[in-house]
Amino acid sequence: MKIEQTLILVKPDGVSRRLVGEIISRIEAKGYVIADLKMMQADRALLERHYAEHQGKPFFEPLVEFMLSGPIVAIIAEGQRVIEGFRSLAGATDPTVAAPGTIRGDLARDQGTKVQQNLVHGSDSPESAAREIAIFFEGK
Ligand code: IDP
Ligand code: MG
Repeated sequence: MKIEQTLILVKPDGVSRRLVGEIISRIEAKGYVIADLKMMQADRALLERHYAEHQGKPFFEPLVEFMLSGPIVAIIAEGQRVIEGFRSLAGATDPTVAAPGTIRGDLARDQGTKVQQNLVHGSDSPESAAREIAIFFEGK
């Protein structure tokens, strides 16, 4: 059986707030394996592919601008049910209501910006994970 993989991004707020280690620690402490990892500056073309499902929404352009605002860390994590498990670790999209105990619930809050700055991205399905891993880690 192929072990499931997911794409995780530490967004620019996570890098600038020096939370990369804290976020990776939570992934590893849960028992998932970091299979690959890189720090990078995303470009617009890559982000428009990654966030294609959100094209046309009011937060799309602020989201792309935010993701371009500084370096990000792209991670492939793996383990049984890691896609679902990391979404649970991350917490709800809106950090104000994300449950305490989650990455977003413990470490993020509303900043009054047009896009929610919520520290992390995690793939939401096996199809999304395969598509997003191919975008960020060509050839994987
Ligand atoms: P997810 O990251 O929890 O999967 P998505 O709906 O895929 O959430 O949205 C992608 C990103 O766009 C979110 O993580 C957040 O940064 C931002 N976002 C989503 N919905 C809103 C919104 O209603 N207002 C502002 N920003 C949003
Ligand atoms: Mg999403």
